[in-house]
Amino acid sequence: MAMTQERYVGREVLRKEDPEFLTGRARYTDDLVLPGMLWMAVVRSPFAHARIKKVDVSRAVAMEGVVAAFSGQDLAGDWAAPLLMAWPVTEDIKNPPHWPLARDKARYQGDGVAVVVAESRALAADAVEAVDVEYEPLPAVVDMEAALAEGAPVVHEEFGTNRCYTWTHTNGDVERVFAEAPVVVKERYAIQRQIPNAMEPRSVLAEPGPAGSFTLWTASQIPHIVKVAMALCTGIPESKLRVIAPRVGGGFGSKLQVYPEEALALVLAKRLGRPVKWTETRSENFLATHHGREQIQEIELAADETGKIRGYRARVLANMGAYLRIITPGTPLLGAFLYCGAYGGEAYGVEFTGVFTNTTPTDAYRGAGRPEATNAIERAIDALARRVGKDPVEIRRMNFPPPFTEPTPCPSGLNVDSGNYHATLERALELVGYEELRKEQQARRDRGDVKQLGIGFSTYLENCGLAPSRVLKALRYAAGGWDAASIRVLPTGKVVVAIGTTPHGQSHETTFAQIVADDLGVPIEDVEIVFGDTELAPWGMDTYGSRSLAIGGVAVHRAAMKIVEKARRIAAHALEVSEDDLEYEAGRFTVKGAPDRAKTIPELAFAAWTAHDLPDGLEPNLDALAVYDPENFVFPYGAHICVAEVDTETGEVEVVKYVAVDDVGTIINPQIVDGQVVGGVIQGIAEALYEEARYDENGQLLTPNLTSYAVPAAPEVPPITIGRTVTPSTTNELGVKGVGETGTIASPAAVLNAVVDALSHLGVTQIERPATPEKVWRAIQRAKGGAA
Ligand code: MCN
Repeated sequence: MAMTQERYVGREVLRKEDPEFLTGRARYTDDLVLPGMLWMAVVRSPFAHARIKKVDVSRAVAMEGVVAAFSGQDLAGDWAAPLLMAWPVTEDIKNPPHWPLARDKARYQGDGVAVVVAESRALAADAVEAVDVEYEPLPAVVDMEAALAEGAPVVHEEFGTNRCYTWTHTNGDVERVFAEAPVVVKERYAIQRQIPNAMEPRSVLAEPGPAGSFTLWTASQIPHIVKVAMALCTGIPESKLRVIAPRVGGGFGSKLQVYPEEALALVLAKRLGRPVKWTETRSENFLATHHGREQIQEIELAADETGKIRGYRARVLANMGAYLRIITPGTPLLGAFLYCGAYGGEAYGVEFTGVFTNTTPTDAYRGAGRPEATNAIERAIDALARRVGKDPVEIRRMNFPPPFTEPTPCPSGLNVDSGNYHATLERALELVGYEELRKEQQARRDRGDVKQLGIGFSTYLENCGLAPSRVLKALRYAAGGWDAASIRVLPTGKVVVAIGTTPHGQSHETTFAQIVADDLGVPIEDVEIVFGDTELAPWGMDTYGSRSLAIGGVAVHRAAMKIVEKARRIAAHALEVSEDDLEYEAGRFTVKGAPDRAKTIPELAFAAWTAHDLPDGLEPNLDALAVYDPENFVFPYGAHICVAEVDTETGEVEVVKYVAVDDVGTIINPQIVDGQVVGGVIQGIAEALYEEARYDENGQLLTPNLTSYAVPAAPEVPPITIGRTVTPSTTNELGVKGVGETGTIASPAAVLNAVVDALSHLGVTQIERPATPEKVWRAIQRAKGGAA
């Protein structure tokens, strides 16, 4: 097998995990039932801002089947620390303690004020109704600019302001470049708030074990981080706490969080000595799972008369919501170096201000900060194109740097690992049939068709693979960015790989097994990937920021290479030659010039296990741990083109064609990469056209469920054509870059640019997100000078 085996990497290997999912045998947290298990339910504030005068749980506790109920004050002594906020972005950031239950004030609709525990889920839900909370409603503030205005209600009174932080970054002489530039384009964009909707709602189950130990199952992207955070918050020794994220049905960033319910389940299990479970309802998901995005952006481009950009300046307000969750303040900054997109220039300055409001806390949502940055630069460059009278393709071509294969600085100061932006754009133009489309567009304009055609571009640049740890320190992030893998080759030649990342839809079991099977020359069926359990896979930093392959996958490869090196010593000893006399290929060591004298990895694993005849000083067993902390980010990029039909009478937008050409370096599994791109693009199209969380001025969520909040379904999915170029990353030896967020980062801007492009001949230059029929119709009326 080993000699003839075709390489797995680069092939469309079918997903190893699929049989389990497709036959309904996957076990999610909510599937787990333990003897003596109790159910928890959270009493949530109906007000966005209210003083908690009194919480009376006596009626609830008296109900049959109710075991206990507690207010925030009752549990005040149970916490060793507030919930972890891991990214204090500036020295003077205002970071209010976030306790799992509010004690003095409720600060958003859905803020937990009490908790009940009962013998069943239904009884717990009933008991919630029997908890009497006396509130004194306070004026709420929802809008960021209103929150910063004099006299606004203050979310955290101790600060006397709703300004959470202001963070700045400059590179080059921004003032001079803008003062001297003959052309300055200034745009303002509002990015609406979004509500992540993973297929599986959140769920937790805490079980007290022997000798003060606890196991916490949680539908989380980050079991390793949850473990540290829960040890800090509950005071349960980290060594006594095991966190397991079993099968997790999607997260999109919303399960990159340390939630109050995780901490509550643990302390209640501790108090009551019984397992405690909680599963979110979809309505709770809307109120209490973190939200994403919501920014007001002002971006300026300084250029010469031809449209060559020399400088970038952006001011961003970012809505934090009512509390800072794990990376709330840092989330906008994940895009802080990308307001120059893939373009050149010499000066760059950005300023971000985080603002508290009486709304659900925001945090990472697929792309986290980078879709926002891409929205700003990709729409602004189109505005520049209109200003200097250039085609959107032309303005991009002239502002791209030449192709580069070594790390090269971009205007914000990041060193981009490798890139050929021209190649992705040219490929996308080919795939979309650009010339023909422009002709068709002109023909429709000439005829005055009701349905006009728009072609929108987004030639994005992304930084992902969140690490290096030293850079994270410089950004004041509280943890590291390394990742880890350990590999054991068992005596029978089967391989167990424990990984530090936590897939929840990204297919690590398949792609990481492809890497190991190639490195060790074993069939992919013999490679078992173990994850999501802090006992079985103790080292890791989990899955977010498209980091799993570019960091965790590289750790897997390095662990495999350590196995090969150890096996080489055993092989040399067994074959009585020096290590230099051995050749290694696909799991087999052969003696140079005598290919019949060979040892395979499984043979050597057996020898390492019996340990009967190992080289002096070599430890028995064939296993290895690798921890990898990269030197740089990785930088995927690409060219997305959206072709949209806009009905000029109804304002309805239909995406009729979508082309995505991404460069994510070396590809492990093309089918999985395509799946990530398609999923991400659809999410981004929905962001551009449909999804919007809205509050009224009292902080009541007007879009509290799936009937009023429009997530896309199959009919909204346009034909998507995928193309690719491959420019290996210089950051890691696999040459890989991340793909998990590319589609979501790129696509909203492409769609919005297409809508404006379709209507530009009518004088439309701006469209608010999401571009609903009403907004599009109003924009047309405004451009025509009519009342809108
Ligand atoms: N891959 C590959 N070749 C490449 C790049 C990636 O074969 N050059 C493979 C990887 O090996 C992995 C998958 O593609 O199997 C995604 O890899 P990567 O880009 O490293 O992203 P992560 O695994 O770290 O996933 C995180 C990313 C993020 S941040 C969000 S949000 C997101 C996403 O992935 N949420 C998802 N994709 C999701 N997909 C599903 N189904 N569900 C979610 O919640």
